[in-house]
Amino acid sequence: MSEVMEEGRTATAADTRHFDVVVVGGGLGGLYALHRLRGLGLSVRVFEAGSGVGGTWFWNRYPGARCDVESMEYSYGFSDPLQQEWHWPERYGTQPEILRYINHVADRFDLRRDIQLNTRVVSAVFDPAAGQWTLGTEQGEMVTARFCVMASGNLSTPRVPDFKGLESFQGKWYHTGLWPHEGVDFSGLRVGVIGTGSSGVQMIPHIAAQADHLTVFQRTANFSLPARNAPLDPEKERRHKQEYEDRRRAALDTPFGIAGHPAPTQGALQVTEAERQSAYERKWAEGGSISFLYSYTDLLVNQEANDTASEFVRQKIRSIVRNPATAEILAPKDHPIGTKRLCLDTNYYETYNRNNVSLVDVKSDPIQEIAATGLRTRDGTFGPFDAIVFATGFDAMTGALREIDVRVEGGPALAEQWEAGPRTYLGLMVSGFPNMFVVTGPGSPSVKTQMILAIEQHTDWIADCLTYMRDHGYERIEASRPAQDAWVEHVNQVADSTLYPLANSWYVGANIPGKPRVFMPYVGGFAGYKRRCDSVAANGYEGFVLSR
Ligand code: NA7
Repeated sequence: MSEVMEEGRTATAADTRHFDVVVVGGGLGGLYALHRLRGLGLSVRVFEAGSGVGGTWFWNRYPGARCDVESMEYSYGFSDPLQQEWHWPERYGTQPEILRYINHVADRFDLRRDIQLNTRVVSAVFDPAAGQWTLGTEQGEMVTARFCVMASGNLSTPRVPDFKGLESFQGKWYHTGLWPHEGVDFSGLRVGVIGTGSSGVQMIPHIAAQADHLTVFQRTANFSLPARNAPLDPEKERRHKQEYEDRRRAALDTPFGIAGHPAPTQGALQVTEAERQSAYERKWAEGGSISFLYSYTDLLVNQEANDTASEFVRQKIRSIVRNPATAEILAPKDHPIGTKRLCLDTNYYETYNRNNVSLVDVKSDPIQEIAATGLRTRDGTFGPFDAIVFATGFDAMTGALREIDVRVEGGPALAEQWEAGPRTYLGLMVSGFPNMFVVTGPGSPSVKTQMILAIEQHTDWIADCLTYMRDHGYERIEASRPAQDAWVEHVNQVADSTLYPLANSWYVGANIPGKPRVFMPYVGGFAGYKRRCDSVAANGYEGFVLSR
């Protein structure tokens, strides 16, 4: 590897424009990549578009924003002192709390000196002769690097639908993923919220509590379970910390990357109706999505089994929401529970019992245009609104990468190569793009797992790979086309053996008009995936082409 690297020198802002590794993105993925790769003695530079670190948790500041994985799990496991010392006040971390944690990590591991904020990478071009990447930023800065690590996030490209007339709206409008840092006071305002995914479901109760009137526009009813958030029980925290290392290790052997949920042993149809109901009731009372989906072995693979869980939640919705017509609109009937991201909420369905909240079904009567004071569907006019909030999601999993002009000199852009859907080997590399790694890319379990664990597993794999290359004198690594084809086929086969493809979700790009319908995350489970990555490495990076 380069001399820079062998000297173990760390780059600073002023002294060089060449690095061993450039990392795109300063969120949870980019920060760990920096820490881990710098630890190998590599010079590393992180470029981050935001004015602070944190990625998803930097941008998504909407009211009620909270993680739906429990805080003791949703945190880095690489440093025991860190996980022992950090105190999470609640069962689920709020956005400000998680951002505080990420900033603490940046300071604690002295990461900031190698992070360049307010810098969006717009191009990454590989020069095969020189064996290096040239990355260009929005400001026109150019840097070169031997390796490029894309940690640009899975839910980092917010999308406001292309509604006619948005520019004519006289009120204020917001997107959940681009929330103003100073916050928004909705007191006394008439507000419209479009979208009822996780962001909408978390935010709607908060806006309803402030606004004069809230109108929610729902295209697809989503299943949501009670989060049962609460202050973290000190005894539970103490025990968890005592067992932290074992729990982190155990998490590697689970499908979702989260320990503490015993694997189910029976199918839903193998037990009586009464047993099923009592199991679902127990999970409903406990709160949390993984535990609910883990009630039986077959909820995500057998429609009839899934129907029992879906109907249980529909009945809960009907029992909470007093207006039967509203309850029916809210009760999802077009997809099996768990095949779209299962939401966790605090008083979401209860919110529709408030006098100042109304629900509009825009599935049968879609939004046609935004007007000066409200919006129009084919059959109606809604408003006036002082504010409209778009909780309309992201160009998930591929958006951030496709927005960068990634190519090998003279060759087609990555976005063109992915026109029919993303293709990767293990979600880690893309054939034809040497020395470019992706952290939690499409084709890896990523969003179907505890993200931070997935980030650490990928980054550790990349770090081991770079060490192997250094030890064996290799300078270039690339995924082979046959290995990539076989992996993509496997990812599809696994998805097709489940109920996931039945839903119009962002997992298949359904929320972005024109995006090819391809199931993007790997749903074969984290444990099996990790074993596969480990065996690929143990076999001398099987399926990758290494060269000098
Ligand atoms: P999601 O889950 O993609 O939700 C977006 C919502 O916006 C969803 O209800 C969409 O309906 C709706 N939407 C999108 N476009 C439109 C239009 N044109 N008209 C009406 N409604 C629309 O994004 P979130 O931010 O809530 O959550 C993203 C992830 O972040 C989440 O899964 C967690 O992992 C954290 P649709 O369902 O597409 O019919």
